[in-house]
Amino acid sequence: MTEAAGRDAGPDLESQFEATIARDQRIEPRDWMPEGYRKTLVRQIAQHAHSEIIGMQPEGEWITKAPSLRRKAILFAKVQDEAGHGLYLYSAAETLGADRADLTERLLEGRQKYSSIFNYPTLSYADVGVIGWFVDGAAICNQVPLCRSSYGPYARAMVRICKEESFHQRQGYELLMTMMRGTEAQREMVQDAVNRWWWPSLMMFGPPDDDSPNSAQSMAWKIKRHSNDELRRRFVDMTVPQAAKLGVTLPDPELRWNEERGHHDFGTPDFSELKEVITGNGPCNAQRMDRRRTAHEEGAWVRAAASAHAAKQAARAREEAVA
Ligand code: BYC
Repeated sequence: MTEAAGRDAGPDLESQFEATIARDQRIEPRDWMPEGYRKTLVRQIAQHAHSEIIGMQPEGEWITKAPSLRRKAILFAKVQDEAGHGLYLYSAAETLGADRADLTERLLEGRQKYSSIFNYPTLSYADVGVIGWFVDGAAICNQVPLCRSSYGPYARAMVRICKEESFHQRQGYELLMTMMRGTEAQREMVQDAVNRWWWPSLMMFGPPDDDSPNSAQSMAWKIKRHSNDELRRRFVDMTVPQAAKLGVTLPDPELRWNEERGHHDFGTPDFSELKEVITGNGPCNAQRMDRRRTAHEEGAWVRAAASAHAAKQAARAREEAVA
């Protein structure tokens, strides 16, 4: 618990917090904040950080199988960016008094979640393109408003992350454009990947608003700026014209432009599937967690070496200060 959050609130501190939120100003780590606000942020930021780290796996599988040196270099850079995003986010959580090792432990013990989307398999190279287009596109829809989130360190981390997500989305779309200009077999691969990733991508935005227990409070605190359904609608409106330009069909027979509303109508994702995936029963949950646990164990010597080095540096600095 941070010192500021742990203090007895008192009416002044509480009303100052409310007033800062009402003025659309930022809450900073040293400001007093309600314990619920701190906990909600740690939950969301940690889940987001874990998603970035686990999210390296589905595409990472293709680094050694990329079809050219250019594609390999692009994919390498993207997956490395995802590690970076995870690190900014763990740092943002640390400003709330969370401990990164403890957050990792919670992930490994299944006590904290990561995004459902990374529990689906990547079956062909077209999946790399579709992940960039859909998954990073969905991330942009969800995360651009988070740049205005009420908690300063989270909002600032999001600014940089969103700039990188934008490149990620474009690299995916460019890869798909290239494949669509290729052979019939390549076009079929793209359509197949679109068919498999469309609905899971819509599920990334979370359960529908009337089944989203955290939304109302998170929106009142201006952590979240839009509801899950609102962001899902924006994503559909953004993606439909891109699909037409690419020449693929989105696998939803109910998808059509609604002139009156000025938005697309679309079908309802299978939210029972989302629940299954979130509770650990998706196609790749076990594989993703096994891989993450192994990586964590294999990295133990690196953490030990870094700690020993830091201790040595600190001891040397103390000796120099005394001399
Ligand atoms: N998957 O009340 P709700 C990326 C959970 S990384 C799993 O609506 P909330 C990328 C939710 O946590 C993408 N769990 O919750 C990386 C809650 O459970 P708890 C990650 C989900 O927080 C690499 C419960 O269901 N992005 O883009 O108000 C390569 C009830 O939901 C999911 C972020 O994390 C899900 N899809 O809203 C490429 C963005 N949906 O914690 C790309 C930041 C819901 O109460 N996060 N749950 O046990 C958010 O914006 C919000 O946390 C969510 C959920 C919209 C995800």
